[in-house]
Amino acid sequence: MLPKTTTILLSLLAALSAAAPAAAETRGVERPPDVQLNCPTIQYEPGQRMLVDFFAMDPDGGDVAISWDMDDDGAYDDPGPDPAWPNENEARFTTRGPHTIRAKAVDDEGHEVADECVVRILDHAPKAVIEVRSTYGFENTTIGLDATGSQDRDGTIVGYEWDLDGDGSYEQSGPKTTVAFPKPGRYPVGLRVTDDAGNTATAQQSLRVSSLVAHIGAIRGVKVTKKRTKRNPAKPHGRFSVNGDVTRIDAFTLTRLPKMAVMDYWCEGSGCFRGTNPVKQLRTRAIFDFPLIGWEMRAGDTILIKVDCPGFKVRTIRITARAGQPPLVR
Ligand SMILES: [Ca+2]
Ligand SMILES: [Ca+2]
Ligand SMILES: [Ca+2]
Ligand SMILES: [Ca+2]
Repeated sequence: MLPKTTTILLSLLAALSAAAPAAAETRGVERPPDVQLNCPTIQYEPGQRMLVDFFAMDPDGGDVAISWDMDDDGAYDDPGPDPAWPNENEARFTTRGPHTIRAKAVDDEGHEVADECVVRILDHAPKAVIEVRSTYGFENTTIGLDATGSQDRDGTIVGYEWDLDGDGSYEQSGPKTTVAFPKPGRYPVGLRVTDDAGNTATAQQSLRVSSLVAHIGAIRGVKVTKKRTKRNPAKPHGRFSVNGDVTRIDAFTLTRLPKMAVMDYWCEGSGCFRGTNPVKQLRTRAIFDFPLIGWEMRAGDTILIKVDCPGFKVRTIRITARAGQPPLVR
Protein backbone atom coordinates (compact mmCIF):
# COMPACT_ATOMS: atom_id res chain seq x y z
CA MET A 1 0.00 0.00 0.00
CA LEU A 2 1.36 3.43 -0.91
CA PRO A 3 1.79 6.11 1.72
CA LYS A 4 -1.08 8.61 1.97
CA THR A 5 1.00 11.56 0.65
CA THR A 6 1.95 9.58 -2.46
CA THR A 7 -1.72 8.82 -3.14
CA ILE A 8 -2.66 12.54 -2.97
CA LEU A 9 0.25 13.50 -5.26
CA LEU A 10 -0.75 10.90 -7.83
CA SER A 11 -4.37 12.07 -7.72
CA LEU A 12 -3.23 15.66 -8.29
CA LEU A 13 -1.02 14.64 -11.22
CA ALA A 14 -3.89 12.68 -12.73
CA ALA A 15 -6.19 15.63 -12.38
CA LEU A 16 -3.64 18.01 -13.94
CA SER A 17 -2.88 15.70 -16.83
CA ALA A 18 -6.64 15.44 -17.59
CA ALA A 19 -7.22 19.21 -17.39
CA ALA A 20 -4.11 20.45 -19.18
CA PRO A 21 -4.93 19.56 -22.84
CA ALA A 22 -8.44 21.07 -22.55
CA ALA A 23 -7.09 24.33 -21.11
CA ALA A 24 -4.47 24.63 -23.87
CA GLU A 25 -7.08 23.99 -26.57
CA THR A 26 -9.41 26.67 -25.17
CA ARG A 27 -6.69 29.30 -24.99
CA GLY A 28 -5.59 28.52 -28.56
CA VAL A 29 -9.03 29.00 -30.18
CA GLU A 30 -10.74 31.87 -28.36
CA ARG A 31 -13.92 31.66 -30.33
CA PRO A 32 -16.30 34.61 -30.80
CA PRO A 33 -19.67 34.58 -29.09
CA ASP A 34 -22.92 33.68 -30.76
CA VAL A 35 -26.06 35.83 -30.64
CA GLN A 36 -29.36 35.10 -32.33
CA LEU A 37 -32.51 37.22 -32.32
CA ASN A 38 -35.93 35.86 -33.09
CA CYS A 39 -38.51 38.52 -33.94
CA PRO A 40 -42.24 37.77 -33.86
CA THR A 41 -43.64 37.29 -37.34
CA ILE A 42 -47.14 38.64 -36.73
CA GLN A 43 -47.88 42.32 -37.24
CA TYR A 44 -48.58 44.42 -34.16
CA GLU A 45 -50.70 47.51 -33.67
CA PRO A 46 -48.81 50.77 -33.15
CA GLY A 47 -47.70 51.08 -29.51
CA GLN A 48 -48.37 47.42 -28.75
CA ARG A 49 -45.79 45.58 -26.64
CA MET A 50 -43.92 42.78 -28.39
CA LEU A 51 -41.25 40.37 -27.17
CA VAL A 52 -38.08 39.49 -29.06
CA ASP A 53 -36.52 36.16 -28.04
CA PHE A 54 -32.79 35.89 -28.08
CA PHE A 55 -29.99 33.51 -27.39
CA ALA A 56 -26.37 34.46 -26.62
CA MET A 57 -23.37 32.49 -25.43
CA ASP A 58 -19.63 32.27 -25.70
CA PRO A 59 -18.53 28.75 -26.70
CA ASP A 60 -15.43 29.29 -24.60
CA GLY A 61 -17.64 29.52 -21.56
CA GLY A 62 -16.92 33.16 -20.75
CA ASP A 63 -19.32 35.96 -20.02
CA VAL A 64 -21.15 37.72 -22.85
CA ALA A 65 -22.26 41.34 -22.60
CA ILE A 66 -25.18 42.27 -24.84
CA SER A 67 -26.15 45.78 -25.91
CA TRP A 68 -29.39 46.63 -27.67
CA ASP A 69 -30.83 48.90 -30.31
CA MET A 70 -34.58 48.81 -29.81
CA ASP A 71 -35.56 52.15 -31.33
CA ASP A 72 -34.43 51.88 -34.93
CA ASP A 73 -31.68 54.50 -34.64
CA GLY A 74 -28.74 52.15 -35.21
CA ALA A 75 -27.19 52.96 -31.79
CA TYR A 76 -26.82 50.18 -29.23
CA ASP A 77 -28.01 52.35 -26.38
CA ASP A 78 -31.33 50.88 -25.32
CA PRO A 79 -32.47 48.88 -22.28
CA GLY A 80 -31.95 45.15 -22.20
CA PRO A 81 -34.30 42.49 -20.89
CA ASP A 82 -36.04 42.49 -17.56
CA PRO A 83 -33.82 40.30 -15.30
CA ALA A 84 -36.91 38.26 -14.48
CA TRP A 85 -37.18 37.29 -18.17
CA PRO A 86 -33.57 37.11 -19.28
CA ASN A 87 -34.21 35.58 -22.69
CA GLU A 88 -36.60 38.09 -24.20
CA ASN A 89 -36.43 41.83 -24.67
CA GLU A 90 -39.42 44.10 -24.98
CA ALA A 91 -40.03 46.33 -28.02
CA ARG A 92 -42.68 48.90 -28.77
CA PHE A 93 -43.02 51.00 -31.94
CA THR A 94 -45.59 53.64 -32.71
CA THR A 95 -44.94 54.18 -36.41
CA ARG A 96 -46.33 51.74 -38.93
CA GLY A 97 -44.19 49.55 -41.14
CA PRO A 98 -40.96 47.59 -40.61
CA HIS A 99 -38.52 48.21 -37.73
CA THR A 100 -35.15 46.58 -37.10
CA ILE A 101 -34.15 45.18 -33.71
CA ARG A 102 -30.39 44.84 -33.20
CA ALA A 103 -28.26 43.15 -30.53
CA LYS A 104 -24.50 43.10 -30.17
CA ALA A 105 -22.69 40.49 -28.08
CA VAL A 106 -19.13 40.99 -26.75
CA ASP A 107 -17.28 38.20 -25.01
CA ASP A 108 -14.55 38.53 -22.41
CA GLU A 109 -11.89 38.36 -25.12
CA GLY A 110 -13.35 41.38 -26.88
CA HIS A 111 -14.91 39.49 -29.81
CA GLU A 112 -17.98 41.29 -31.11
CA VAL A 113 -20.91 39.69 -32.94
CA ALA A 114 -24.23 41.31 -33.88
CA ASP A 115 -27.56 40.02 -35.08
CA GLU A 116 -30.76 41.73 -36.13
CA CYS A 117 -34.33 40.92 -37.04
CA VAL A 118 -37.29 42.85 -38.34
CA VAL A 119 -40.65 43.44 -36.69
CA ARG A 120 -43.67 44.93 -38.45
CA ILE A 121 -46.26 47.33 -37.20
CA LEU A 122 -49.54 46.71 -38.93
CA ASP A 123 -49.99 48.76 -42.06
CA HIS A 124 -52.43 48.20 -44.85
CA ALA A 125 -51.29 48.14 -48.43
CA PRO A 126 -52.34 51.05 -50.61
CA LYS A 127 -54.68 50.71 -53.56
CA ALA A 128 -53.40 51.63 -57.00
CA VAL A 129 -55.87 53.20 -59.41
CA ILE A 130 -55.18 54.28 -62.97
CA GLU A 131 -57.67 56.74 -64.40
CA VAL A 132 -57.74 57.55 -68.09
CA ARG A 133 -60.14 59.83 -69.84
CA SER A 134 -60.36 57.26 -72.57
CA THR A 135 -58.75 53.86 -72.96
CA TYR A 136 -58.91 54.50 -76.69
CA GLY A 137 -56.49 56.82 -78.37
CA PHE A 138 -55.08 57.64 -81.74
CA GLU A 139 -51.56 57.12 -82.98
CA ASN A 140 -49.04 59.77 -81.94
CA THR A 141 -51.64 61.39 -79.72
CA THR A 142 -50.95 61.74 -76.03
CA ILE A 143 -53.11 59.81 -73.60
CA GLY A 144 -53.23 61.20 -70.08
CA LEU A 145 -52.80 58.80 -67.16
CA ASP A 146 -53.83 59.82 -63.67
CA ALA A 147 -52.95 57.94 -60.47
CA THR A 148 -54.28 60.49 -58.00
CA GLY A 149 -57.28 58.27 -57.30
CA SER A 150 -54.93 55.79 -55.59
CA GLN A 151 -55.38 55.60 -51.82
CA ASP A 152 -53.80 54.40 -48.61
CA ARG A 153 -56.33 53.87 -45.83
CA ASP A 154 -53.87 54.24 -42.98
CA GLY A 155 -51.26 56.55 -44.38
CA THR A 156 -50.27 58.43 -47.47
CA ILE A 157 -48.98 57.48 -50.86
CA VAL A 158 -45.43 58.67 -51.24
CA GLY A 159 -44.45 57.13 -54.58
CA TYR A 160 -46.02 56.75 -58.00
CA GLU A 161 -44.16 54.84 -60.69
CA TRP A 162 -45.22 54.07 -64.22
CA ASP A 163 -44.42 51.26 -66.59
CA LEU A 164 -45.36 52.81 -69.89
CA ASP A 165 -44.01 50.15 -72.20
CA GLY A 166 -45.50 47.16 -70.41
CA ASP A 167 -42.18 45.44 -69.76
CA GLY A 168 -42.71 45.20 -66.00
CA SER A 169 -40.12 47.79 -65.01
CA TYR A 170 -41.12 51.25 -63.89
CA GLU A 171 -39.35 54.03 -65.71
CA GLN A 172 -41.35 57.13 -64.83
CA SER A 173 -42.54 58.68 -61.61
CA GLY A 174 -45.18 61.15 -60.55
CA PRO A 175 -48.92 61.05 -59.91
CA LYS A 176 -49.77 61.97 -63.50
CA THR A 177 -48.13 61.25 -66.81
CA THR A 178 -48.84 60.99 -70.49
CA VAL A 179 -48.01 58.41 -73.07
CA ALA A 180 -48.22 58.27 -76.86
CA PHE A 181 -47.77 55.38 -79.24
CA PRO A 182 -46.64 55.65 -82.86
CA LYS A 183 -48.57 52.67 -84.16
CA PRO A 184 -52.07 51.28 -83.73
CA GLY A 185 -52.39 48.38 -81.32
CA ARG A 186 -53.10 47.39 -77.75
CA TYR A 187 -50.64 48.64 -75.16
CA PRO A 188 -50.57 47.62 -71.49
CA VAL A 189 -49.38 50.21 -68.99
CA GLY A 190 -48.69 49.67 -65.30
CA LEU A 191 -48.72 51.72 -62.13
CA ARG A 192 -47.00 51.00 -58.82
CA VAL A 193 -47.77 53.06 -55.75
CA THR A 194 -45.86 53.01 -52.46
CA ASP A 195 -47.29 54.09 -49.13
CA ASP A 196 -45.42 55.76 -46.27
CA ALA A 197 -44.77 52.37 -44.66
CA GLY A 198 -43.14 50.96 -47.77
CA ASN A 199 -46.08 48.80 -48.88
CA THR A 200 -46.72 48.73 -52.60
CA ALA A 201 -49.66 48.00 -54.87
CA THR A 202 -49.93 47.80 -58.62
CA ALA A 203 -52.56 48.34 -61.28
CA GLN A 204 -52.62 47.68 -64.99
CA GLN A 205 -54.55 49.26 -67.80
CA SER A 206 -54.73 48.29 -71.44
CA LEU A 207 -54.82 51.14 -73.93
CA ARG A 208 -56.05 50.74 -77.44
CA VAL A 209 -54.55 52.95 -80.08
CA SER A 210 -56.26 53.40 -83.41
CA SER A 211 -55.27 54.95 -86.68
CA LEU A 212 -56.92 58.27 -87.43
CA VAL A 213 -57.26 57.75 -91.16
CA ALA A 214 -60.87 56.98 -91.99
CA HIS A 215 -62.57 60.31 -92.00
CA ILE A 216 -66.01 60.63 -93.45
CA GLY A 217 -67.78 63.71 -94.65
CA ALA A 218 -70.54 65.61 -92.98
CA ILE A 219 -73.87 63.92 -92.48
CA ARG A 220 -76.38 66.46 -93.54
CA GLY A 221 -80.11 66.59 -93.76
CA VAL A 222 -80.78 63.37 -91.93
CA LYS A 223 -84.28 62.35 -92.74
CA VAL A 224 -86.80 62.60 -89.97
CA THR A 225 -89.07 59.61 -90.20
CA LYS A 226 -91.75 60.28 -87.66
CA LYS A 227 -94.69 62.13 -89.12
CA ARG A 228 -96.46 64.45 -86.79
CA THR A 229 -98.62 67.44 -87.31
CA LYS A 230 -96.53 69.38 -84.86
CA ARG A 231 -93.24 67.69 -85.40
CA ASN A 232 -90.24 69.09 -83.66
CA PRO A 233 -88.20 70.32 -86.59
CA ALA A 234 -84.76 70.05 -84.96
CA LYS A 235 -82.38 68.82 -87.60
CA PRO A 236 -79.07 67.08 -86.78
CA HIS A 237 -75.78 67.60 -88.61
CA GLY A 238 -72.64 65.76 -87.71
CA ARG A 239 -69.08 65.04 -88.65
CA PHE A 240 -67.43 61.90 -87.37
CA SER A 241 -64.13 60.07 -87.62
CA VAL A 242 -64.54 56.33 -87.83
CA ASN A 243 -61.76 53.85 -87.34
CA GLY A 244 -62.64 50.25 -86.76
CA ASP A 245 -65.25 50.21 -84.05
CA VAL A 246 -64.25 53.57 -82.65
CA THR A 247 -66.31 56.56 -83.69
CA ARG A 248 -65.22 60.02 -82.64
CA ILE A 249 -67.47 63.01 -82.89
CA ASP A 250 -65.76 65.94 -84.57
CA ALA A 251 -68.81 68.21 -84.72
CA PHE A 252 -72.49 68.02 -83.96
CA THR A 253 -75.13 70.66 -84.49
CA LEU A 254 -78.90 70.90 -84.32
CA THR A 255 -80.53 73.43 -86.59
CA ARG A 256 -84.11 74.60 -86.98
CA LEU A 257 -84.62 74.44 -83.27
CA PRO A 258 -87.91 75.78 -82.01
CA LYS A 259 -87.62 78.57 -79.50
CA MET A 260 -87.22 77.61 -75.85
CA ALA A 261 -86.09 74.11 -76.73
CA VAL A 262 -84.83 72.09 -73.77
CA MET A 263 -82.36 69.33 -74.55
CA ASP A 264 -81.08 66.39 -72.55
CA TYR A 265 -78.35 64.27 -74.01
CA TRP A 266 -76.57 61.19 -72.78
CA CYS A 267 -74.76 58.12 -74.02
CA GLU A 268 -75.84 54.51 -73.60
CA GLY A 269 -73.51 51.57 -74.06
CA SER A 270 -70.41 50.02 -72.56
CA GLY A 271 -68.07 52.21 -74.59
CA CYS A 272 -69.50 55.55 -73.49
CA PHE A 273 -66.67 57.48 -72.00
CA ARG A 274 -68.38 60.63 -70.88
CA GLY A 275 -71.77 62.19 -70.47
CA THR A 276 -73.75 59.28 -69.11
CA ASN A 277 -75.79 61.69 -67.01
CA PRO A 278 -78.39 63.79 -68.75
CA VAL A 279 -77.46 67.43 -69.13
CA LYS A 280 -80.18 69.94 -69.65
CA GLN A 281 -79.52 72.68 -72.16
CA LEU A 282 -81.89 75.54 -72.68
CA ARG A 283 -81.53 77.38 -75.93
CA THR A 284 -83.56 80.06 -77.57
CA ARG A 285 -81.39 80.13 -80.67
CA ALA A 286 -82.29 78.27 -83.79
CA ILE A 287 -78.88 76.60 -83.98
CA PHE A 288 -77.13 74.78 -81.22
CA ASP A 289 -73.61 73.34 -81.38
CA PHE A 290 -73.48 70.41 -79.02
CA PRO A 291 -70.40 70.10 -76.83
CA LEU A 292 -69.92 66.53 -77.99
CA ILE A 293 -66.66 67.17 -79.81
CA GLY A 294 -64.05 64.59 -78.97
CA TRP A 295 -66.56 62.07 -77.62
CA GLU A 296 -65.68 58.57 -78.62
CA MET A 297 -68.06 55.68 -78.93
CA ARG A 298 -67.66 52.02 -79.68
CA ALA A 299 -69.84 50.23 -82.15
CA GLY A 300 -73.32 49.87 -80.70
CA ASP A 301 -73.07 52.83 -78.33
CA THR A 302 -75.80 55.39 -78.78
CA ILE A 303 -75.96 59.05 -77.93
CA LEU A 304 -79.51 60.16 -77.31
CA ILE A 305 -80.56 63.76 -77.61
CA LYS A 306 -84.01 64.57 -76.31
CA VAL A 307 -85.43 67.78 -77.69
CA ASP A 308 -88.46 69.18 -75.92
CA CYS A 309 -90.13 72.50 -76.48
CA PRO A 310 -93.53 74.02 -75.83
CA GLY A 311 -96.07 73.24 -78.52
CA PHE A 312 -94.08 70.38 -80.07
CA LYS A 313 -93.95 66.70 -79.45
CA VAL A 314 -90.81 65.51 -77.69
CA ARG A 315 -88.30 64.17 -80.13
CA THR A 316 -85.34 61.92 -79.42
CA ILE A 317 -82.44 61.85 -81.85
CA ARG A 318 -80.24 58.77 -81.69
CA ILE A 319 -76.64 58.59 -82.94
CA THR A 320 -75.53 54.98 -83.00
CA ALA A 321 -71.89 54.11 -83.71
CA ARG A 322 -71.20 51.31 -86.17
CA ALA A 323 -68.00 49.47 -86.89
CA GLY A 324 -66.28 50.80 -89.99
CA GLN A 325 -69.27 52.87 -91.05
CA PRO A 326 -70.66 56.31 -90.40
CA PRO A 327 -72.94 56.36 -87.39
CA LEU A 328 -76.63 55.91 -87.84
CA VAL A 329 -78.49 59.10 -87.02
CA ARG A 330 -82.23 58.85 -86.70
CA1 LIG B 1 -14.90 33.73 -26.71
CA1 LIG C 1 -30.94 52.86 -30.12
CA1 LIG D 1 -50.63 51.93 -45.59
CA1 LIG E 1 -41.22 49.72 -68.42
